Amino acid sequence: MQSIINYFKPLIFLLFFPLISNAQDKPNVVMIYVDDLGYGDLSAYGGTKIKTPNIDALAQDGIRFTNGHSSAATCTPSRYSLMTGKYPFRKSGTGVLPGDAALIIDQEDLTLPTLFKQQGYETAIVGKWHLGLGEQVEKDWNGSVKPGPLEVGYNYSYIFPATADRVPTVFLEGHSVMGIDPKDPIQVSYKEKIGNEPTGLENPELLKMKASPNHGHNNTIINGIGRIGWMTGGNQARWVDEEVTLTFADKAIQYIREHKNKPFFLSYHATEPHVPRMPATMFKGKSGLGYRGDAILQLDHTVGEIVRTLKDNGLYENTIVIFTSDNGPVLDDGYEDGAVTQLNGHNPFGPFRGGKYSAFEAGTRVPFIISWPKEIQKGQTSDALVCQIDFLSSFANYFGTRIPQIDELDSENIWESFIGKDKTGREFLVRSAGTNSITKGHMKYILPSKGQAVAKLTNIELGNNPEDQLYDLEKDPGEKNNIAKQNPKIVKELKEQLIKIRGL
Ligand code: NG6
Ligand code: CA
Repeated sequence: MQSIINYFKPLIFLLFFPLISNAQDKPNVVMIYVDDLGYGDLSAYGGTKIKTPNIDALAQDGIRFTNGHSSAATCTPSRYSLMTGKYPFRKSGTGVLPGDAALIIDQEDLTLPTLFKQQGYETAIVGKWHLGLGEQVEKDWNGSVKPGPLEVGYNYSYIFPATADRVPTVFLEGHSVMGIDPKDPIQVSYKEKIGNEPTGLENPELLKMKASPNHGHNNTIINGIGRIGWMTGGNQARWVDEEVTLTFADKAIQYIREHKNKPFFLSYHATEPHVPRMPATMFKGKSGLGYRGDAILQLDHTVGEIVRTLKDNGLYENTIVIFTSDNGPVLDDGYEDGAVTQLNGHNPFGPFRGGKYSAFEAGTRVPFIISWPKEIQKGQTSDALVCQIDFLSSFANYFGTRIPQIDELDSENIWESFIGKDKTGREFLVRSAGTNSITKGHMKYILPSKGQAVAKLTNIELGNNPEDQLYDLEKDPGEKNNIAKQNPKIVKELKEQLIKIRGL
């Protein structure tokens, strides 16, 4: 008898599997992961000089977190944590990557998209990558560029390699650069000039947007904008900045339509409002705040289109939409684009000190919204301490799957906080900038550092101080009042805990 059952097992499985795993019940997940957007950049978070109705509507349909964080104050380390559930200091080489860097995610690691894949999801990334491509720096951009997103958990990818201000300024679908022309091969270098194309340094008269002095966005000129790094060839493959978001939005919308009958995990990694800010013509001049504000309006518009696509396809109710940013805001990050001169009283930092690159709050405390009309009560605000690093363990918990107990997994299961049932969140959180900080309850400790106090180029206070810093974020969200000296016991406890986790 047993052997008969064994014989028919595959058949029984095939017959009943669709019933057991009713794919329709699994929520889709759309992660809208944006670049350098500040806590105060949305009207939902108190911005008064800018209107972001589509993102605000998402917040109204779900939870607006007021103490939500990226893991780090720059892009690559935050994305490393989002993908792997590990703090970026667990691995060397997780700082801001050049455009020709090799892949930094271990292919053996359990990643967020792999987790979804294991649960039968279709998985895709559209937008900014910035986690490296290929086995090594030297690679042939004209051939198959791998490993990349497809090797670390995504079934589909349509990306650009690093940042919009770094070469190569091209899109890749899967392993291939789009628009490759064998007669005009692409070459990339971060060491020296290659080819004889004009650079921002030698031919500033060719620029349509000036680079800020000393930032270094003055290498190869592409679409009238000086970039970091040199590139030659691939003229047909080069993007036009004004089309980048329209391209990504189109791919994301198409993906949703094509996958409406399967559960999917779509990561939409927007480039706004990272430099160079060069929005589509229809947004130029619209915000009255320069191209940075216009880029935010373009982002808001795209969010509206994505949500509309979900609604039109009957998917919105059972889709978890996550909206958050990889790090805090910066005004002058390399170009004279009006972000400083046309700020007009807009405050991207909200009530917080610092900004992108900083250990102060504005470095990582970012807009953080989750909606899921079917399961999450709408109109909530939560001040639970939550971090993007926690999506991995929290979704694993939701799926009821055990993730391998890796010693260095820093991701925590805070599912109840993500769906608004718990308003406390993590017990503590470590964050990375030039130095590290640890927050426990409302107390935040920043490890002493000899780094510069203020970054001259970006005019951002970095949070570096040779002395211990302790702030009570409840009484002093702006971190004005260092109370380390008055609280030696708390300093000792937090410092020891941070040093232990950091492995120093
Ligand atoms: C910095 C660039 C900045 C931006 C950043 C990466 C200089 C002086 N500044 O090195 O313009 O590209 O890297 O931003 O080169 S991130 O959001 O991807 O981390
Ligand atoms: Ca960023």
